[in-house]
Amino acid sequence: MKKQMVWFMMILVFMLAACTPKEEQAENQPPVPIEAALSLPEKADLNEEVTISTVVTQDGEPVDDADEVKYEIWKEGLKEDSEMLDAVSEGDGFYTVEKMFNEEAAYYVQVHVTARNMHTMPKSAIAIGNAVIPADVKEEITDHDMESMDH
Ligand SMILES: [Cu+2]
Repeated sequence: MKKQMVWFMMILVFMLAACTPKEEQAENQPPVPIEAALSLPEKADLNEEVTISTVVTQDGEPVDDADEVKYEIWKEGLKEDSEMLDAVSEGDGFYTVEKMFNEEAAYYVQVHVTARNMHTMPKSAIAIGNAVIPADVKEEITDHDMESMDH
């Protein structure tokens, strides 16, 4: 009986020793960042319904459990008057919103994605009617995808 107990203890100790380093390793590994691919047409007509969508992924897998996906939309130069729209989760990592623009102008669209304790907020722009997206804005958007963790 005593001998059995010793064996049992030894096996237990061995198992613990085998498991611990693995767990530590997992904890020390930085989480795979979430990615958000924002897509919307480059231009649209006045009062045309536009679908704005974002695909959220982590390590190539769709993320459907995002805590929050919001679209911030503002007319060029009027960031302080931006409106916030809640995205609809469509599955497969897709988060969309429908929007009609009622002024002939360039608009910014920035998606704020909070998922798995991370935040990313890529930005893009859309030109309504005959409006054009200013060249410097276009450059800014294509340069580095406007992804950042600050808010
Ligand atoms: Cu944000």
